[in-house]
Amino acid sequence: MRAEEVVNRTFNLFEDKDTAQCQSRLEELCRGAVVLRAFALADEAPVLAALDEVTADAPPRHMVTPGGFRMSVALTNCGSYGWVTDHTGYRYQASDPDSGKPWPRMPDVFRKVARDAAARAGFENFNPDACLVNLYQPGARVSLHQDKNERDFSAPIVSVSLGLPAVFLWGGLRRQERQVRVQLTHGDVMVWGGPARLYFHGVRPVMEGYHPATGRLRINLTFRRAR
Ligand SMILES: O=C(O)CCC(=O)C(=O)O
Ligand SMILES: [Mn+2]
Repeated sequence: MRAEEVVNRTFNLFEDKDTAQCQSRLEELCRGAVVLRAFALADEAPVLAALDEVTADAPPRHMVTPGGFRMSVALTNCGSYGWVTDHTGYRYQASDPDSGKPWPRMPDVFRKVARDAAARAGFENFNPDACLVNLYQPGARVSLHQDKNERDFSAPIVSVSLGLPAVFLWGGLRRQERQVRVQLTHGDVMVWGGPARLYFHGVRPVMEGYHPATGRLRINLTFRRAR
């Protein structure tokens, strides 16, 4: 089945009515990839508070790609490892290149949301050691790419969207494959792994706007197992 045919296959799962997260709508994009609508909203306040601490400790900055381009997204990290880029390449490292200090520790509420979302998507025991924080001002984008700087691809990717909405491009295993456009709004969580772990994806330029939680920003938290 092609991705665009399954994008609207929406399942309402109400088997456990105790938590909002168990009721969050699950949309399957393809085998191994789901969107969990509003999944992070149950933890919105502690997530935003923890995010403030992370960005105070390790301020977001515009890094340069190996090809010499300044990224439109400002980024920082928390956890044991952080994803960085400079003229020498993309990599994970344990310290913040700006300060020389270890990245801030991953807040417990971040770890919980990531683990619960992965489990909801069918990936039990996700234990991320890296959380990349991307800040998108209007106009910022991420071009089509694969997440492949991690040491092994058995763990999924968990990606939390906060603030301004965005159009996420979901492709296939080859760059040339047609992409499905997925609207992501505040609190949505995407999880991809298994057969979809190396699917190409990207983010269209974020539109001008204002969100009560983040102001003029879209913020994305990407949880990964780097090492
Ligand atoms: O912002 C997003 O939704 C995705 C970002 C992303 O794919 C990445 O940083 O690798
Ligand atoms: Mn990515």
